[in-house]
Amino acid sequence: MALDEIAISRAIIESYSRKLVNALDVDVAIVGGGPSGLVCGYYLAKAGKRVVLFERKLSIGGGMWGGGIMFNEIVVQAQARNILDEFDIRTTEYEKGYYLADSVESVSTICSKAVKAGLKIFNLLSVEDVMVRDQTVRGLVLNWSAVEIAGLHVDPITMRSKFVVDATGHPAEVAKIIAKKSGIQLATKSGGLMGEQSMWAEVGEETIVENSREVCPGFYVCGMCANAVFGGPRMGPIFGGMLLSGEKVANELIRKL
Ligand code: 48F
Repeated sequence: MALDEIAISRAIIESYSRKLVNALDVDVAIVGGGPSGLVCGYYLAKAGKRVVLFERKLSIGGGMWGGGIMFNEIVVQAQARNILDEFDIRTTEYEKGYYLADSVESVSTICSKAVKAGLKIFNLLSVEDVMVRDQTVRGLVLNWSAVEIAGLHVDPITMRSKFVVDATGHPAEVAKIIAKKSGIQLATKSGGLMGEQSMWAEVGEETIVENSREVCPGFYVCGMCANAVFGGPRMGPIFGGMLLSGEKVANELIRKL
């Protein structure tokens, strides 16, 4: 059979367009494809919820590929090991309570299982704004990352979701937009973003799970973003808190939906 380039093009355009149209009205929209967002998306999809994830970059995985200082190993504490077990990611015990996993195996396996569970991932799409109605976050405003990077004057499109999850890591991008533009008070001490604190792995890992929660109606945070919003420390290349925080927000949303 001769291959027809036009058939290949048509297949991709038709299939992607369908996928994007189906993503315009869903239960949960997650922003950011790092470890917390991917884990959150996995549990929601596994529970049968309609969930999509938008990632600015070409590759999914955020800061997990590089382990610590590009040494591609991650450390996970005992409390989070069962999440790696759930994904069938191999771990070795380094010292009592410290488990090591290969960061490439971790990202690729979480991503693969999340997609197979039904999470729809859109890479190369950036969230540049939110849709707010009645003081509630109701959706996202999206544009191609290429448009953003090139600084082109091209208008975005909008999607609707019952809940939005900010999993954008250190910059807490969606929370910042809400604080700046919506007039909604966030559920923090100041009513705005508290900002992340300097490195303290133990406290950071504890507070990140506490802080992964609803910040205003329709809007949740998980992962490093949660500590950036509520003022907890960063924690470096220990990843248990990221996984647990994604799981926690997914479970809360599953209860609500
Ligand atoms: O930073 P990231 O990996 O977030 P995380 O899940 O994990 C943090 C750890 O990697 C590490 C750490 C461990 O102790 O602190 O930093 O909290 O992934 C965030 C993803 O969000 C994407 C960004 O490209 C990255 O892949 N992102 C950020 N802003 C946007 C976005 C945006 N406006 N639209 C779409 N994607």
